[in-house]
Amino acid sequence: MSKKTDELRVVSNADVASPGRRRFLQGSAATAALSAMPFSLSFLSKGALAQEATKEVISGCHWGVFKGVVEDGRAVEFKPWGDDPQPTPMLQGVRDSIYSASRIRYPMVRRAWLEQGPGADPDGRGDGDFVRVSWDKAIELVANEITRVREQHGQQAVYGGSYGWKSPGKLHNCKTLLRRMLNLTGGFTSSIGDYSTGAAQVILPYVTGSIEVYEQCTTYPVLAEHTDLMVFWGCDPHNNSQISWQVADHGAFPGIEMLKEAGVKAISIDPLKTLTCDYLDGEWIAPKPQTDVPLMLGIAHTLLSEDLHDQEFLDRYTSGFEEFKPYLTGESDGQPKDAEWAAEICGIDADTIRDLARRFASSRTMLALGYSMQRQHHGEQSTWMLVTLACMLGQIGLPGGGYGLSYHYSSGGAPTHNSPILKAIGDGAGGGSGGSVDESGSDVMIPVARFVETLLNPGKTMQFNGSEIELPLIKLAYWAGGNPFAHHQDRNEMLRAWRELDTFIVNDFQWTATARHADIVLPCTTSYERNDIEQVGDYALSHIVAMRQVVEPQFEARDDFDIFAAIADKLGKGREFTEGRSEMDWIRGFYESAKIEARAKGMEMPVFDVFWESNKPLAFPLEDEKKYFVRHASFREDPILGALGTATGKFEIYSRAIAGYGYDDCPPHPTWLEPIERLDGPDTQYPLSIASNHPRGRLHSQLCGTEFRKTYAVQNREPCWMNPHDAKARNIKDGDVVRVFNDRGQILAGAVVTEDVMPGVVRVSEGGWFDPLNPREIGSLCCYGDVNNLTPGIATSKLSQANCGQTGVGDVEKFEGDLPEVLVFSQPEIRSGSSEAS
Ligand SMILES: Nc1nc2c(c(=O)[nH]1)N[C@H]1C(S)=C(S)[C@@H](COP(=O)(O)OP(=O)(O)OC[C@H]3O[C@@H](n4cnc5c(=O)[nH]c(N)nc54)[C@H](O)[C@@H]3O)O[C@H]1N2
Ligand SMILES: Nc1nc2c(c(=O)[nH]1)N[C@H]1C(S)=C(S)[C@@H](COP(=O)(O)OP(=O)(O)OC[C@H]3O[C@@H](n4cnc5c(=O)[nH]c(N)nc54)[C@H](O)[C@@H]3O)O[C@H]1N2
Ligand SMILES: [Mo]
Repeated sequence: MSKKTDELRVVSNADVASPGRRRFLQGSAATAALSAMPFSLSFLSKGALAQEATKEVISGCHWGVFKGVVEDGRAVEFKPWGDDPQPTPMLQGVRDSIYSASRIRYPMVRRAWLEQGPGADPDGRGDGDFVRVSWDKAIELVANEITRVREQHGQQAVYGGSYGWKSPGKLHNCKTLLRRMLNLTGGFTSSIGDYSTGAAQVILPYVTGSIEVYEQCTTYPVLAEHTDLMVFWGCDPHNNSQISWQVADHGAFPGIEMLKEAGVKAISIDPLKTLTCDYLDGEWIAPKPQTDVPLMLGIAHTLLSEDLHDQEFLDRYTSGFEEFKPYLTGESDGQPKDAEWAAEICGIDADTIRDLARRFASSRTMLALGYSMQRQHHGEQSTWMLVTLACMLGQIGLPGGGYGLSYHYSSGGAPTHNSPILKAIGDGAGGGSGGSVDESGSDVMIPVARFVETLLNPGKTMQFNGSEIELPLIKLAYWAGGNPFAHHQDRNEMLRAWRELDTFIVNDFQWTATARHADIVLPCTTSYERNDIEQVGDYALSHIVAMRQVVEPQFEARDDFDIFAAIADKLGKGREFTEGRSEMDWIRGFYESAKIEARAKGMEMPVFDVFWESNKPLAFPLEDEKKYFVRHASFREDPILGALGTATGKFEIYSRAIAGYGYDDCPPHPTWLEPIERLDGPDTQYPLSIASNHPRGRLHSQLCGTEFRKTYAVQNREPCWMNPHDAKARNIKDGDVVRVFNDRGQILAGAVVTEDVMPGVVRVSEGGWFDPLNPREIGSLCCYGDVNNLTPGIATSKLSQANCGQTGVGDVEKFEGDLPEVLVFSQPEIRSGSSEAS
C-alpha cells in the first residue's frame, strides 16, 4: 500500500480503449503554447471580473456542473447544467456557502497562543477568543512556527496528513498544496488511507488483487439487460451519488431508472429504508446493524448444504474455500453457521435467510455493497465475506452477476467515456512538481484514522498491514480541506489528544468546529471565487469542465495556492512552489497535456481559449466496449492471462499472507467476530444502535453552515430518526429535542419519528457541526448534534487500522432542560482590533 487517497480516488482505467473514430468537437490542430505570465509572489489579484449586470458562468463542484448566475457581482443562483440527469437540491446550499454567516472573514489567531506562545492554555481551544491579524502577520507566524517545531522536535513533529473532502479542481487542491509547501521546505508526518474505505482498501488487495472500491463496476446497461436480482446491501445510490469526488455526473440516476424500466427485482438489506429502495419499490430486509457477516454466512451455509453453490467456479477461480469450509460447516469450532444460528444474531428469520440463498442462486444476481459495513469494528470481514458469497454463487465475470463495490459511490456503474485524464499539481515530493499527481514525499506515514492515538501515544509501536510503525511525536498539525472535528470518532478523546499539540493551523472558508479549535485560522476562497479545471464523473469521465470564477473573493479570503506560496516564500521556497506560474498558466498546462493525450486517442480537443470561453463542458464520446463493461470478465475468460493481482492469481477466500501476520482481530478467512458493541450484543450496555449514515442534505459537514440546513433541521438541531416503537417507549414525539448519549458523550438532536428506520436503531447522520455548550469542558453537551461524540475511536483491526464510525450504541431521552442556543453557525466571539498586529 504505497498509494495515497488522491490517487486512489482516481478511477483506474488502465484498459484504454481503442482510439475513437469520431471527432467530437471541431477545433484547431494547433497546440497553444504555454503563455509565460510574469512571475509574482505577491497575492495574485483576481482582476476585475467583467462587470456585466447579469451573467452566467460555468463551473463545477462535488454536487455537479452548474451555471453561476451573477447579478451586480453577487451570485444569486446556482443553476444546474441542462445536461445533468438529476441535479441535487443541495446546489442551493452550495451557493449560500459563499455568503453564509459562518464564513471566515479575516486571518485570526487564538488570543492565548498569540500572547503567550505555542501550547498556551490548550483547554481554551474552541472558546472563540480570537484576535484578528493582518495577512503578513499571519504568514509570518505560521512560517516561524513550522521552523521552530522542526528545529526543536524534528521534521516528523509537523503533521500534514490533513484528511478531507476539500473541493475538486486540479490546481486548488488544498491538501496537495499543503503537502507541496511542507515537502519543499522540509519533512513532515503524513497519513495513509482514508475514512471512506479504510478497511476495504487494505483487505481487498489480498482477496481480489486490487483495491476495487474506487474501480468501475459492471455498467448499468449490462445490468438492465441481464440482471434479475439487484441486491443493495447497505447501498443507496440515490442518496450517496448526489455527489462525487470530482464533479458529479449523477449517472447513477439514469442507471437506476434503467433497472426500474427493465423490471429488475431489487432487495435492500439495510437497517434503514433507503431512497433507492423506495424508488425501485424494492423489498426491504432490515438486519440488526453490524451483523451482516452472520447473515452472509447463513446464506453461504444454505448454499453449501443445499448444494446450490458453484463448485466449478470455486475450483477454477478461487483458492482457500477448503480452508473456509470447516468454519462454515462448524467442523472446526462446533458451530455450524447455518440459517438458525445467523437468525439469532442478525434478527432476520431463518426461512428468509434460506429463501435469500435460493433466490440468489436461481437468479442472475448482482450483490451491490456500500461502504458502511467496513466502517465498523472488524469491518474487513463483511467485504471479504461478500466476495466469498459471490464466489460461491459463481456469477462473477458474467454479465449482470457477481458483486460491485461502488454502485453507491460517485455513480459507479455509469459507463466510462473515452476521455484523456487531466493532470494535477504535484505535491512537491522529491523537490519536483510538474504536473504529477501527488506521490508520497513525507518522512513518516500513519494510518489516517490513528491520528488521535498517535497524539496520545508518541513512541508506541503499532501493527499495520503486516508491518510495524512507530508513532511519531507531533507538536504542530496543519489542516486544509478537511474537518476532523466532524469526521473523526470519539470527540471527547480527541479533545484530550488535541491538548498535546503546541499549535493547530487551519485553512478553511467557514467557521467549522475544526477552525474554532485552531490557534491560527487562515480564510481561504471557495472554489467559486477562483479558477480551476476538473473532470465530470469519477467513473464516467464524460466531460472536462472549466471551473470558472463566479464571484470575487469575499472579505480577506485568499486562494490556498497563494497562502501556501506565501508561506513557502517565507521559508525560502516561493519560486519552487509556484514554478513562476500563475493560476491560469497551471490550468492551461493541465488542459494542454490532456489535449495531447486525446490526440493520441484520435480525438481533437479545441484550443484552450476556445474551450475556456465556450462556457460549457467539453464532452467525450462513449464507446460500446465501455458502455457494456463487465467487471472481471477477462479473468473469467482466461484465469491465467487475466490473473488477479493476488498471491495465487485467484480470489482468495483464505489468505496465507494474512495468516502469516497472526492478527487475533483479522483471521485468515472471513469470520464472524463480535464487535465491541452492537444492538443486542452479548456485552452491550445500551439499548439502541446509532447509525451515522452519510447525510441526505449535506456532503459530510459541508453545507451544514448554510441555509440548506433549514430543509432538514429540527428546532435547528441535527435530525435523529427513531422508530415509533422506540419513540413511544421514551415518550418522545416527532419534533421534540432529544438528548442522545452513551459513556463517550452526549448530543442534542431533533426527533424524527419514522417507520423508515427499524426498531432498535436511531439514525444521526455524520457531519453535524460540533457545538459544545462549554468548550473548555470535556464531555460537554453538543448543542447541534455531532454524532461523533458517540462513536468509538478504536481501529477496525490491526490489519487496516481503519475508523469505526458506524459502530456505536447509546440511548435517547426527551430533553427537558433549558434549551441551549446553537451558536456554531455564527461568527465566534471576535474582538477585532484589540491586538491588531501587523
Ligand atoms: N461517525 C461517522 N463518521 C464519519 C463517517 C461515517 O460514516 N460515520 N464517514 C467518514 C467519511 S467516509 C469521510 S470521507 C469523512 C469526511 O470528512 P471530511 O472530508 O473532513 O468532511 P467535509 O465536511 O467534507 O470537510 C471538508 C472541509 O474542507 C473545507 N473546504 C472545502 N473546500 C476547501 C478549499 O478549497 N480549501 C480549504 N482550505 N478548505 C476547503 C470545507 O469547508 C470543510 O470544512 O467523514 C468520516 N466520518
Ligand atoms: N449525500 C451524500 N452522499 C455522499 C456523502 C455525503 O456525505 N452525502 N459522502 C460520500 C462519501 S465520502 C462516501 S465514503 C460514501 C459513503 O458511502 P456509504 O458508506 O455506503 O454510505 P452510508 O450512508 O454511510 O451508508 C450506506 C447505507 O448503509 C446502511 N448501513 C449502515 N450500517 C449498516 C449495517 O450494519 N448493515 C447494513 N446492511 N447496512 C448498514 C445505511 O443505513 C445506509 O443506507 O458516500 C458518498 N456520498
Ligand atoms: Mo468518505
